[in-house]
Amino acid sequence: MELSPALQQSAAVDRPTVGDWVLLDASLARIEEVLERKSLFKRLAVGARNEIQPIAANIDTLFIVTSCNEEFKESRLERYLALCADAGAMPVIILTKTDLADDVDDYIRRARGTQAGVPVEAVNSLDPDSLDGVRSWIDGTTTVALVGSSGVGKSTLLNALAGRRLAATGEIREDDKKGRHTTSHRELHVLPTGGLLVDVPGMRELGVAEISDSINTVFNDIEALAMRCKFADCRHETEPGCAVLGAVESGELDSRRLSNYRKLLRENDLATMTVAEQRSRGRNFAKLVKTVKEIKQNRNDS
Ligand SMILES: Nc1nc2c(ncn2[C@@H]2O[C@H](COP(=O)(O)OP(=O)(O)OP(=O)(O)O)[C@@H](O)[C@H]2O)c(=O)[nH]1
Ligand SMILES: [Mg+2]
Ligand SMILES: [Zn+2]
Repeated sequence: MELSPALQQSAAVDRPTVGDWVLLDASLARIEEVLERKSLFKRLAVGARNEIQPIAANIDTLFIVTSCNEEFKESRLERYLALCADAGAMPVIILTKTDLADDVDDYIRRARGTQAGVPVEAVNSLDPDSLDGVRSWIDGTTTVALVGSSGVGKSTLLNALAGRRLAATGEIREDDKKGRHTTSHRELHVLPTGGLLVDVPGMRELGVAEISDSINTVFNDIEALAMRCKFADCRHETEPGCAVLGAVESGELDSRRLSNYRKLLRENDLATMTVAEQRSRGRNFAKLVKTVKEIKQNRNDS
């Protein structure tokens, strides 16, 4: 659908995305306005343009889908959880392919460790009887988005919940268990039992920017430990009396979790600067265009 000139010129994050409510013009062919969003899941797309891209709007609950095999990575879950906290949506971690794992409880335990209190549901999407836990998060009034790497079984879960084939599914590669991007665009589905589900294709890049508060929300256990460090400005590197390093030492805190926390904060800081720079460059360019127009206008007037 066509966008109004104002929307065409607005930042990517302000342009319509799946889940948005919009106002159309009289011909019903052009989007004039995007209505205020109650939540927005977005990411930083790295590449030619460092730009924040909207992924899904007005989502109540985010199903962060991961499978009980080599694909499972706590650090990726923590990244999704930070983006979810920033979106203003409720996270639920869904572990799929329980039929393929020997020790499902261990996956559940590790998933629970990624954020205090985060709900975790485990399913075998090929067995409809295993879906009750997941169903309890869906009702006629909720909008859910399914996110996660390609091949984890988002579309398979969607079909299982619907009881019929709404979306195509695809095989994964045997060697690394990765999918082949079967779902190619975001699509909103209505479940026969009520509830809206957005199937989001697997994304390779999930950049973070401008979300340091949300990163701290996910890692609030580390924040709490840091309050007990001897020095108020402790960087938890080599300082004496560091409670964070002490917790790693005693086994209370995973060193992987601490490194990922640091990595996300660093990445976020750098990206936040880049985005701010780009924004001011954009503003300067807009100013330049305006000045040139004014000069031309003057010339024509005289
Ligand atoms: N054994 C088993 N296989 C599953 C399960 N869930 C999904 N699969 C299989 O995993 C493969 C990938 O599933 P898809 O649903 O296409 O994955 P997707 O997450 O939608 O992938 P993209 O659309 O590429 O992002 C298919 O072969 C499914 O049959 C499960 O719970 N158990
Ligand atoms: Mg899919
Ligand atoms: Zn410290």
